Amino acid sequence: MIFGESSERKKLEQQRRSEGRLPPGQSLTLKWPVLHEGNVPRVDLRTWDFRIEGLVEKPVRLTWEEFNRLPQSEIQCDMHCVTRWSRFDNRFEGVLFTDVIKLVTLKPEAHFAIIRGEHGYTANLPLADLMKPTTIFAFKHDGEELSAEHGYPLRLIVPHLYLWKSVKWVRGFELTAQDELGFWEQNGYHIYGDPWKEQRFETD
Ligand SMILES: Nc1nc2c(c(=O)[nH]1)N[C@H]1C(S)=C(S)[C@@H](COP(=O)(O)O)O[C@H]1N2
Ligand SMILES: [Mo]
Repeated sequence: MIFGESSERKKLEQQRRSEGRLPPGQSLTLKWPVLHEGNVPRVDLRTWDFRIEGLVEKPVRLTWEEFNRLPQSEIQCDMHCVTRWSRFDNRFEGVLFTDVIKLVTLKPEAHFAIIRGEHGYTANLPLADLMKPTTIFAFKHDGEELSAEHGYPLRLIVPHLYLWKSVKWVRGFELTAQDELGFWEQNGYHIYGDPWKEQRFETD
């Protein structure tokens, strides 16, 4: 049985590689590993909020109900983790970044963002990357509500960068003028994190 699963995995991996969908140094996983710092937070939707702050004309705070009333979309994407696994054809449902950003007027000097999760986890990204049509604040994965360990009730998904940028248990973001380092970026990881260029560490 285990033998059968692994030959299936290898076959799929070979197929994705020949399609040009497997970034260098990655291997395919069929499972969805769980990776994060600290404990899985317990989230109370009655006190949950989502904040857009920093270089905006007027900061915004949304309750869970308000966030859920935003227009919803679906994307399909591959995920690439810096620990060398890639998971293919994931379907995420939620609110596109491009729809969330419509709620604020950006100041002209806003070019980057720091995404914030529960427990103070952060990740930095250029605004241009967040504005891609595949960047989504997701409630659901493959038709099911996100599990607690994968980010319930809401996580960011930025498919074209290593997965540490995809903040679980997301609570908002701050617009900045400069690219300020997030949690892993302060701990030696690459400031941008393009899996196709193997931008794993600061020095890559
Ligand atoms: N809030 C928060 N989000 C996080 C992390 C974290 O520690 N806290 N870890 C990141 C890292 S390093 C990875 S690889 C992915 C893993 O996502 P998964 O557990 O759903 O596979 O979540 C990212 N998002
Ligand atoms: Mo990671």
